[in-house]
Amino acid sequence: AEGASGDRAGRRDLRAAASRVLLANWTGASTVPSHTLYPHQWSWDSAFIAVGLARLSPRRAQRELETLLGAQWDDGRIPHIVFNPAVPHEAYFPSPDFWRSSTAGAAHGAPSDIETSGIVQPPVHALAAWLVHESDPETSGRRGFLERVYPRLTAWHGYLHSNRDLGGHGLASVLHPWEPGMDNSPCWDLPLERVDPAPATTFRRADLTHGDAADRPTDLDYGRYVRLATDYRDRGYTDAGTRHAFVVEDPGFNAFLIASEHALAAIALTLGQDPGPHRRRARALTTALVARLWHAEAGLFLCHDLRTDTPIAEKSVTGLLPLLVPDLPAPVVRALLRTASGEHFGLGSTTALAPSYDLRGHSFDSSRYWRGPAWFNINWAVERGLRQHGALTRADDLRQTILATSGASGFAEYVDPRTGRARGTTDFSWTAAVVLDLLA
Ligand code: 9YW
Repeated sequence: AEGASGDRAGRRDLRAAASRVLLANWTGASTVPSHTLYPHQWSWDSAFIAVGLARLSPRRAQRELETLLGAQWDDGRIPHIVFNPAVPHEAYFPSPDFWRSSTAGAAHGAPSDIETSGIVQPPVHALAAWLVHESDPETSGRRGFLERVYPRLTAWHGYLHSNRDLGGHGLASVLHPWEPGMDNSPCWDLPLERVDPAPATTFRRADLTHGDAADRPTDLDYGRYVRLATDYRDRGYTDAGTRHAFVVEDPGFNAFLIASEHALAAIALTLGQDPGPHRRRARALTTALVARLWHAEAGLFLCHDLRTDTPIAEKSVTGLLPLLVPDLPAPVVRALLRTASGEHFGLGSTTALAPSYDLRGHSFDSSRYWRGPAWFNINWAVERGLRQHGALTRADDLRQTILATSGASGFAEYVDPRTGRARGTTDFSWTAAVVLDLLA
């Protein structure tokens, strides 16, 4: 009994600590991922943050998503950053004077009164909106939350469907390593080799003021990120009809899109509208995902380079994220579960949390950003996927590990997947947010 009450007290303290992080990172209408490293609003961060905030204040969770949607472009895109005008430009690079959304993006209906970036991040938003609604349907219903966000979320998916199917196979593609949210993943090493880096003297990184260089992407990576973003901007953020130096189909990005499309079906049904179009799109996306990106011999989904039309032979955790997709073929699910606990990801044996990249991969680095460290938002998604496919004990174990590691690491941005040691910055919003959700 003592153990149980100690456990209860431990959970209470963890909840209080996670709440403090989110409250401190709230800026009045949305939440920063981190006051030091990322002092603006980030798209997919906000989706995870909303899921956690819903456990603290459903109104605030709704506000978080609605603030983000307030910066949506007329073409439906949700920009990956919404800039806070009160924050000095030097605090983050690339700043609004790099992206110039209100002018460079004008042809696509970028807002004229808010500055944003012009690229996107994984579409976690409809899933988040549905989870926010479900956490408190009464408050959501009274405030007409779903009525307001549904058309915007539908437009967002419409953008991905009509502007981003650049391979023509029914999947959304990404045009920049920042778009799938895993910037320096070894998956991008080959496609990035074709990109001529902007000279390091032409820009000034702000991230190294707050982060350890050994944990962060390199200057060469940054030079290439800058080149790609500059080219996209200079073409007015136009997707079709131009030749993109980097264009990739990413399984994680599409898995979130499918989970979100199912969420849109649930939202439509709740609003008395026809869920049919969303269900059909989810089915078509699922078929395309398996046909294009599943590799049975690798035991997971691989990214596909559309420039060379070849699969990218790197095992990244993005290839396990399709566990989020409900109706995968049974052999695919069995293989994914084997891969998750096998030698490449070691979940439950050599690692406590799923690493971002292959433990046995030639580029594995336990400290550097998306080249090995474990991330809490991703592990939250893996936990959900395991649970959805009936791997309940493994989901429970992962849940316990996420809770134990996050608090002990000071709500780290990411951790060494084998030791759980904190990396990057601390008091990180999505880390605290997924804790609140998993404790509920
Ligand atoms: C950047 C904010 C973002 C995350 C990304 C992560 C990093 C670098 O930080 O991006 O400068 O945008 O890779 O997933 O959304 O937390």
